[in-house]
Amino acid sequence: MATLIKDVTLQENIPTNILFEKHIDFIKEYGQKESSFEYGMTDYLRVSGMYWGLTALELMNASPPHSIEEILEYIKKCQDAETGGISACVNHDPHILHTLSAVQILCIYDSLKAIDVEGVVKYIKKLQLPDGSFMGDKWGEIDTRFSFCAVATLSLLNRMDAIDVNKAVDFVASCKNFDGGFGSRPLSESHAGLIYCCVGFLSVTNRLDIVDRDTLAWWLCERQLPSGGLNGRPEKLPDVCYSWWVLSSLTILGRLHWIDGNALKKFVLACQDTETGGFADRPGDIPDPFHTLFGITALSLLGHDTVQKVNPTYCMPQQVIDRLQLKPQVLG
Ligand code: GRG
Ligand code: ZN
Repeated sequence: MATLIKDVTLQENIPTNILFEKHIDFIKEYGQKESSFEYGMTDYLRVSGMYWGLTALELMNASPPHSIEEILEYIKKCQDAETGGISACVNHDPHILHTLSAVQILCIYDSLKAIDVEGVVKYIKKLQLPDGSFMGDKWGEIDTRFSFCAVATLSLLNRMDAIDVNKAVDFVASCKNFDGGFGSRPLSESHAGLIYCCVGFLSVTNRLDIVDRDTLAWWLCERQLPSGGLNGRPEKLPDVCYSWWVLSSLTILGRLHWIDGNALKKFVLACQDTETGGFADRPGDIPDPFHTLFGITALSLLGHDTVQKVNPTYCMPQQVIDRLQLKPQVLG
């Protein structure tokens, strides 16, 4: 049976380097003005957006656009006094994704004391269901993304004891498919973003024995297209963010060498906007902080030594993970 390949064609004049100065300015300026379009349109993802931008800056050895005190003050205001969860934006409902992003930022700045840590632990514990799965918030959506958020957050807080880890592992294991991949819930299609969440989850919980290593690594390396870029599922276009979701998973599985690193590097460098700075999902598209972070982290995993080393499980600077003395499982 023929497989449809969708891809992009790279232009001739691809930058050969990372345009650091331009990316740093792009992130520092993105949505800074409260009157700007981006600021108004992105409040529902602000704390995660802060994590993408601040982590990218850190990996590029650049300082944040605001003082650390201001950043901590904003996060503090997003913690809900009643549930302990953290929201995307002041006066929004708390959500496990923004709770993780906030904890990641606080760990980067060694400032966990700024929030009520026990409140966060209580919030996450309450989101676990009897089958081991996690809801994203009180409205009840269940997804393996939230299983990852739960264990990543609790391990950063050194409070894994608060949840039933065995049940949580059982749920993630029940989301494994015949192709070695993982989906959002049992019987859901494999998707590279969710594979990162499940492999990351199993790395944090030290249960990578659950994975069919070579079947999964083969599915992941089949994501590489003739342009060098990676897609997230068969028959889809390449996108720079999958350079993170796929590459981090392959790194954890000890199979990074199964893809063509030079071809991917060329694709990632081609996604840089040479005028405005920032990375887009594909060459020529509009750049944003999400794809800028994952362009930088992919280049870090590919061994670009001008960016800081990123940890493949937590998507945070390796030096922060070392300071916290965390040792997520990686297969040799
Ligand atoms: C700490 C890095 C980090 C993440 C936190 C929320 C989360 C954990 C991970 C999200 C993983 C995920 C599901 C990523 C996929 C994002 C994405 C590009 C979704 C679009 O999916 P489709 O199917 O797009 O609409 P395609 O590329 O298939 O056309
Ligand atoms: Zn993307």
